[in-house]
Amino acid sequence: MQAVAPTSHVDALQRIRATLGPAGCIDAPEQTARFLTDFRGQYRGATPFVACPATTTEVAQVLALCNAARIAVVPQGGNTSYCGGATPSARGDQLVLSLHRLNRIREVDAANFSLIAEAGCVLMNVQAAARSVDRLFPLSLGSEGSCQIGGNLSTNAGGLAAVRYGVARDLVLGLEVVLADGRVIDGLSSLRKDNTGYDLRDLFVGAEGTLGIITAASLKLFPQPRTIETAFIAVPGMQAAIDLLARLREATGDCVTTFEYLPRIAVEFTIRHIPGVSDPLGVPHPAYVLCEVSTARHDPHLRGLLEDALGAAIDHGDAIEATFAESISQRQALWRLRESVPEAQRHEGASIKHDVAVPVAALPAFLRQASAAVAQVAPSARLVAYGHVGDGNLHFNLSEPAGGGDRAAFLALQQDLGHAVHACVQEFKRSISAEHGIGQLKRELLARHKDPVALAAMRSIKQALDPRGILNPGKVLPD
Ligand code: FAD
Ligand code: 2HG
Ligand code: ZN
Repeated sequence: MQAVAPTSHVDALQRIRATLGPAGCIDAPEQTARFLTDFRGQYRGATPFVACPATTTEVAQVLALCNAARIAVVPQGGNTSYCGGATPSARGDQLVLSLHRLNRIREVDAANFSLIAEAGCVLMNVQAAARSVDRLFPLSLGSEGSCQIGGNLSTNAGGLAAVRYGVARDLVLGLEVVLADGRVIDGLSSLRKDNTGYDLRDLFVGAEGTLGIITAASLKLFPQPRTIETAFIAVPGMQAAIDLLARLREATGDCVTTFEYLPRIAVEFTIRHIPGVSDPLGVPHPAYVLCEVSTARHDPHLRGLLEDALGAAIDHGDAIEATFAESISQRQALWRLRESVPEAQRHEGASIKHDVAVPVAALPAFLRQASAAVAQVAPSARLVAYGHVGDGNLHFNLSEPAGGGDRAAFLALQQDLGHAVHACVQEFKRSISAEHGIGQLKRELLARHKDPVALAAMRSIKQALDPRGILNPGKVLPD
């Protein structure tokens, strides 16, 4: 990348327009609107225009110009994230850079169990590319039809199969990244082993666009599962669910791929609001687990192993009853029930969300303590605590009181509720953001909960990689 002479904002923006051409710039307000507010509608921003480069070279040219003119850049993928990380400030001086045109699968290597995808590839298309060579890309989220792999890596997304395959960070082999000044790190290695100095790749994963722009990623693939068993299991509560998880991991030879906890209220919300969802079991139960076990070989015994383990769990009081998916459509229906909980919760009015992680074994104690703490602050709020308990990650969410009570009064409690929940998290010394990141929503929380030495090291890294502070300012790091 050639050095770009310092330039004025107006001049730089004009040169970016000339570089990208009309197809690479979105101006019309009716078209820019969707780039300027976040998925939950919590933030609203403005931008001179939306820049849509189609190649890594174009991304590099845009950044070089922005860096020279000190124009802030807000990278955006599918815009499905929860903390306002992809929304520009309302001042109108930050350039939104959408990656959606950078959407080619560059390489699929079945023998190496890897593929290279550009950042703007929608997650579902990455999964399909892997499937086309009989491989699995296991990252799986409710938003997979619109989120992009660059966004998944930048938020280090978790999702529904992390208990088996890990989070986005665990699934990446190498990255191509454009730095703030427009230089490109060509790190698209597909190697499993490479101990040649600092691991720069890991810096950009989970950085939410504050250290560089991911333009492509080399990703790990796995054998396609040949045998899948999906069960919807009624459980008495969280402790039973955790005990059941250990039992099923042991009994199936660690084949548990998904282990999602749903309290009754979450199931009721989906039945009420999501067309086609019905109660998989005849009578209501306190809580449920959506559990999937799978193996990459044809295994006629897997179902029997699971049934035996569930039978023992029922005898022991860790499970009440269970139903199995007997067809692809039944499996899809169970997944739909789980994946549509966020949407169903939206239909129940305002919600206040906490995305926390504690050690798996501490989940029951955390749930007890945090439930009691929020009941003190907002006795009529409805607790919807669900999620990826196989990873110790609970979406400890609250819905406004039933019957359309005083929404404003409920939302006014947001800070107090946050303090109550995060004080419990602190007691277990764990994470205030398990999978949704920091964005602009949780910067102050980060300041309070992150180890100060770690925070100082993060600031040093930011200063070294983005000395002019043009990459997604106002996100992640507290002021
Ligand atoms: P965006 O929202 O566009 O951006 C996210 C952040 O990354 C921003 O800070 C942005 O600036 C930055 N960024 C985007 N692309 C790049 C890039 N190429 N280079 C550098 N920075 C970039 N999340 C989970 O972890 N697990 C779940 O189970 C889950 N389920 C969800 C279900 C639903 C229905 C919804 C709506 C969301 C869910 N999410 C979940 C949240 C969200 O989908 C994820 O955070 C996802 O990874 C965001 O991807 P995106 O492409 O939409 O990123
Ligand atoms: C999920 O697990 C997502 O469904 C969204 O991470 C969680 O809405 C939420 O709180
Ligand atoms: Zn989640």
